[in-house]
Amino acid sequence: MDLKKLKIEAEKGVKKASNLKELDKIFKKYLGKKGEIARVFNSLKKLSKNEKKKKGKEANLAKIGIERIIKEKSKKLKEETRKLKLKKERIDVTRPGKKIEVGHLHPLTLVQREVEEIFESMGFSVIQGPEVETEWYNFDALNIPKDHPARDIWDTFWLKNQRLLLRTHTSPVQIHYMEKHHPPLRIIVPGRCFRHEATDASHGVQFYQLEGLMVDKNISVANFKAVIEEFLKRFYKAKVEIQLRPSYFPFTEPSFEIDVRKGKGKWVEMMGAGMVHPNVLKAAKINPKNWQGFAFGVGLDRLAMVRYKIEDIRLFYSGDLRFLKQF
Ligand code: FA5
Repeated sequence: MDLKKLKIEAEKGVKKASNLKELDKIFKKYLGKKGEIARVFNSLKKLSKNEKKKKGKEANLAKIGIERIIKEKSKKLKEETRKLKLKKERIDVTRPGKKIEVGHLHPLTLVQREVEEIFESMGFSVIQGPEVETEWYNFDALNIPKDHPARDIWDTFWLKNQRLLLRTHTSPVQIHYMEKHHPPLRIIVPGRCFRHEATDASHGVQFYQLEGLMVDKNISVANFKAVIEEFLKRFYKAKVEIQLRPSYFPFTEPSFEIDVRKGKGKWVEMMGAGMVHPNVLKAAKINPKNWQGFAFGVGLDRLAMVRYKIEDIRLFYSGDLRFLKQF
């Protein structure tokens, strides 16, 4: 083929190539080992010396020319691809960010923390105890003998093959603490409790209690009443009515139950309480002649229900986000 025509054709091809792959094809077609230019060089053999020189020079020039335009085009295409990539990957830092949903504390945790704070300001320490208990701590040491009907007050979850159970109340922590600490003492014990009983709007199989214990010299029911009234006043930040009902717990004498009413709401049974029974002090090797104390066990769920006007305790454990998002 005429070298001039070849060059023009190659130029056209290069111009048309819209990507590097197409350009590579053109390179092979003209400059490859079996390409058009190679063919021209091969055909030189048949020519005379003079003609060989002349045509050879022409072919060389055509080769250099085609190489140059391919190189230029390749550079251009590479630049274009880079620009395109940059454009695609561009990040607009001025765009408003995605809103990330942040979780928050469960209403019972909020209530627990607030209650802890109030009691801490009155000199009580926050103590933890085990959720799995022995019969001794959950019952015997609390003056609830084996086979005594009083045990039936607490429907118990027993653990298989062992004399272990899920604590039915936080009172066993009184014993743990008094075994290791000598009076005077002032503690509160928030924690989860378990009872093998039918659930309803105010009873769960698991719930939270907060135990309180104060042991000192000359402690009376008046001290208990003062502490608990102060606590309720600060917790509800509103007028609440309190009702003390005589009751029975084996580990306190006298014993009472306390109902609370906020505004015009319902009366809610909030806590059991009383003066620590001498037998309990003895079980913890504290001499009841020298020391007296009061104790109480308040339902954290119930405190929260009255505060937030929640009708059903089971909502706390439902994991329902429509409920939880309100706090
Ligand atoms: C007790 O558990 C005693 N240990 C309380 C106590 C402590 C008395 C120290 C004297 C001295 P009672 O079973 O009444 O008592 O429970 C106390 C409070 O826990 C109740 O008033 C209630 O607020 C809460 N409560 C009890 N059972 C449940 C339940 N199933 N679901 C939710 N809250 C409960």
